[in-house]
Amino acid sequence: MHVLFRAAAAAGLSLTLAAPALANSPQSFITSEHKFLLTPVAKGLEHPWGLDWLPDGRIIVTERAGRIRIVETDGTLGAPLGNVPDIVTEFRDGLLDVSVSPNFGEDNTVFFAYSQKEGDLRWMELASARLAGDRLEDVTVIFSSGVKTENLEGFGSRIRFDADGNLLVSVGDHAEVAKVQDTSNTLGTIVRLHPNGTPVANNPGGELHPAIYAYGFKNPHGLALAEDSALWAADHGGAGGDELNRVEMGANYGWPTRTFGGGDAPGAGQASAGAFTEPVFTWGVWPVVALSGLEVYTGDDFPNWRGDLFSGSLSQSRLIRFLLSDEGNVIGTETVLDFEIGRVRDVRQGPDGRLYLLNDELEGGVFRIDPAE
Ligand SMILES: [Ca+2]
Repeated sequence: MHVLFRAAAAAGLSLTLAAPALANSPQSFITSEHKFLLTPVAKGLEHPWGLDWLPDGRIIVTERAGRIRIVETDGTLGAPLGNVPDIVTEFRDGLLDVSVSPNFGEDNTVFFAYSQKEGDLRWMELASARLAGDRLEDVTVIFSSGVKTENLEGFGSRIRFDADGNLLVSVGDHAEVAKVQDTSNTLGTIVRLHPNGTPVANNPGGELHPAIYAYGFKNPHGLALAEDSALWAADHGGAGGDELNRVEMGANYGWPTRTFGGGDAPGAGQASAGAFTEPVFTWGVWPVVALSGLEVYTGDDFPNWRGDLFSGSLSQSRLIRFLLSDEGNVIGTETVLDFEIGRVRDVRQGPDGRLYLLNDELEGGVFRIDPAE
């Protein structure tokens, strides 16, 4: 896989900017290949983290503080669902992604990932529950990272269903970097599970924990499946070194032994590639991008974007487009949004073929990218 290293082109300025005021009406934008409108869909979400769609077109969305809400098709934001487990956020922990069962019409089931807390210890869990009106029923923990930490970050997590109906779930390193290359645990991995939480039988196995699909990640905040079934992951680096990875079953993505960040990232850039799978794209040490959310655009409205990847940037408050060649190499990047909605937490394509965004702000919301005349 060809690797692009972008030179640091930073001006060296460090700016502290207030959160932008959000418009109530669509704003128009012009990018290199398409004009678009950015349409506010729902407001009033506090640090929203993940979203998915129910079959009737309503959106289910999480807030990091432990709330799950439904956005009606007219944008009305529902009250927090009842019977959601107590989830605490103190820093970057809390309630993370949510995903709707591909068989929701039969099982009414949703899945959500979060950090669990007991005393001063935290760990990542994945639960399933039945959505019954305005509350959850039969909340069941189906997966646990099983490694408890006093750290307040590094819990992942994105949830996707593959074409076989299995769960692909990213598990962060819990900031326990020394434990990531110990594959008897699931820190810094993507796990593949049946919807009941049991590992898929043809996972790599061997010396790897039976749930592991791929490993050696830091904290993947983006997972996306392409039309050719390729799995992509956006991973954080340590002090820069953010990565876009094409995920192959059983591969080791290097954290923390081989990374591209700077600062005090352990082993940063020291190990040779060796047995590690290289990122398809990294910025290197600078800028710190902090990717979150990832989607392959397959809609009809923006033909020149088809097949390209879109990810949010937290620290740069951007929506980034990765231009992909037919061979799956990144041949360029484009800043699609630049601070207009603040920190971009998630990017998803809706059932209408439009891209939807969440912004990680105290007064956050759901946004949609619509075609402009
Ligand atoms: Ca890596």
